[in-house]
Amino acid sequence: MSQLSEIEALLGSQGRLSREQAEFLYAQAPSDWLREQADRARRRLHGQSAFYNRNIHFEPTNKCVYACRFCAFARRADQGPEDGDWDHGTAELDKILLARAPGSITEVHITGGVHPDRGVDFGEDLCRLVRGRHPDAHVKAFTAVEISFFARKSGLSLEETLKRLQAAGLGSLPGGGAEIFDPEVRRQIAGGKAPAQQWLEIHEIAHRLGLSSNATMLYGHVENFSHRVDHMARLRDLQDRTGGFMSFIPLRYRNENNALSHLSEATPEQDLRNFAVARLFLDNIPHLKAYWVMLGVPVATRALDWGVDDLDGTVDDSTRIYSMAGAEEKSPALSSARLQEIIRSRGRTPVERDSLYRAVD
Ligand code: V47
Ligand code: SF4
Repeated sequence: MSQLSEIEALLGSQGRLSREQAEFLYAQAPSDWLREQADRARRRLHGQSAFYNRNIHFEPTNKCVYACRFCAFARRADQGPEDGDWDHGTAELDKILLARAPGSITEVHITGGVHPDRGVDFGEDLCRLVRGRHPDAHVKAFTAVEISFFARKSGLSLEETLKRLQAAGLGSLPGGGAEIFDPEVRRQIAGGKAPAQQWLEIHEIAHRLGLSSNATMLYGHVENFSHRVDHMARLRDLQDRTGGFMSFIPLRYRNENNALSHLSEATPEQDLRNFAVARLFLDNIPHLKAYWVMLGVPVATRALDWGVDDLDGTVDDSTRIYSMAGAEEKSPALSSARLQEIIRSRGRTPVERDSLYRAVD
C-alpha cells in the first residue's frame, strides 16, 4: 500500500496522524486529495454549519517591550511619538463601547503591544469596562505573552494573574503569541518573549480555571514543515490533557514593514494546504478558523472548502496589527450579512455563534 492510501485508510477509521505522516502530507499529498480529506473531517465535526460572530477588536497600544522581527506594528517603548503610534487607555475603549448599541456585539477582542508600564490592574480595568457597558458581551483578551508580562510586572503568579482577570470579567484567551514553538525558530523571529513552555503553561492554567482559549500558528517565514507539525503536536498533546482549546488559527506571515521583509509570503495554495493538514492533524481541536482580516476575503472564502468551519467575525476596528504588515484590509469590517453571504457562496449554512461556539438566535 502506498503511504497515501495507508493514511487514507487511517483517516477513514478516524485514526490519528503521526508527526511523520503530517510532514509527508505537507510535502507530498496531492492538493485535491488534501482538500477532500480535510473537507470530510470538517463535515464529520460540523455538518453544513460554518460559524461567525459579531465582534469588535481593540488594540490599546503599539508600544511594546519586545521586538519580534515579523511585527510591523510595535514601536519601542522608549521611542518618541511618531506617525502611527498610539497608546490608548480606558477612555478610548469607553468611547468605542458607547458607540455600540446594547446587544449589537457579543464579543470584544482585546490585544496589543506589551506596554512596559502596565500590569494586571490595567487588564482588569479594561475587562470591567467592557462588562459594565455591555454586560452580555464576552471579553476575549490578552495573549499569553501579555499575561506573562502582567504577572511579572505585578509580582503575581501566572495563576493569580489569570484569576484576577477572570474575576474582572475575562471570558477566554485569544490565541496570539504562539508563533512557532520550536526554540530555534522562536529565537530567530520572536527572541525574548514568553517561550513555548510558558505559552503552553498559561493556556493550561487558564483551561484549569475554566477559561477556554484559542491557539494560533504564524507560518510561511523561516520555519519548515517539521516545525509546523511540532507546533501542532504540542497543542494536540495539551488539548488531550485539558480540552480547553476551541479553535486553531493559522496566520500567514505578512511581509511589509518589518525586519523580515526580504522573505516572500506563502501563496494561496500553500495557505489552503496548510489549513487541510491542520484539520487532519488536530483531531481534538474542534474549530479551524480562517481569519479573513489576515488572509483577505477571497482566500478565507476558499478555505471553507479546505477544512475551515469558522471565519471569525465582523471585527470592525482599526486592527492595524495586520494592515501595517501588508494585509489587504486596511480598515477591516464585514457586516453579518456579508459574512453570511460568503458562507452561503460555498454552499454552507451560516451560524452566528457566541465566543464559546454556542449558536446565537
Ligand atoms: O501573535 C503579527 C500575528 C498575532 C504579523 O484568538 C502577524 O480568535 C502575520 O492572535 N504577519 C495576534 N501575522 C493576533 C491573534 C488573533 C487574531 C485573530 C483571532 C484570534 C483569536 C487571535 O498576530 C500575533 C502574531 O502571530 N502577527 N504580525 C505579520 N507580520
Ligand atoms: Fe510586541 Fe506582539 Fe509585536 Fe511581538 S508581535 S513585538 S509581542 S506587539
